[in-house]
Amino acid sequence: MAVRQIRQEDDEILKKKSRTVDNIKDERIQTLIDDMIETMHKAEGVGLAAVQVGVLKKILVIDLYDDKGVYVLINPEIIKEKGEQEVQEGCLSFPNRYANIIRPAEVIVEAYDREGNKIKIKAKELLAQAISHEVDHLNGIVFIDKIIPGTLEYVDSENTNTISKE
Ligand code: GNR
Ligand code: NI
Repeated sequence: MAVRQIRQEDDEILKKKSRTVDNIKDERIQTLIDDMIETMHKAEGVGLAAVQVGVLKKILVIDLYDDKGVYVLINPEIIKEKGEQEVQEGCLSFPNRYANIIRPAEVIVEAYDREGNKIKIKAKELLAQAISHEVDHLNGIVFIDKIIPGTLEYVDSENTNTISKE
């Protein structure tokens, strides 16, 4: 297991589309998943997409730090979105920035787990937000693209005080 470097800011890879995984059980894929989980935990993120560690594969991990544990979703497809929620969010690829954006209130996602089993998750609130955020990454979309004007805040990570507002 290893913590991998998180691609940030204007790294062009963040705009690229990830590709379908057809060898879920391969050791390299399993190691990538382990490393993504470790990298997410080290960064204290609630999610991470493979593209953020420089790998253009449709893999995402999510941990809401509740009793549900870590979600690993491979080749996820959002098959239904319902409603809207205006939420504040950030992204490990854009440190110290937070903004309000619109996310679906509920999503239904189909995916494969790390054993290759097909799974279906019906999510709302933070889980729906996180799934939407990570699936966007797999499509080359980042939250910066969706900011509601006037809501961007820069936060000093040393003291968590807002130091400027757009
Ligand atoms: O750590 C993260 N927090 C977060 C908060 C609200 C909505 C989405 C997220 S995802 C983000 C980690 C990240 O950048 N994943 O791609
Ligand atoms: Ni992100």
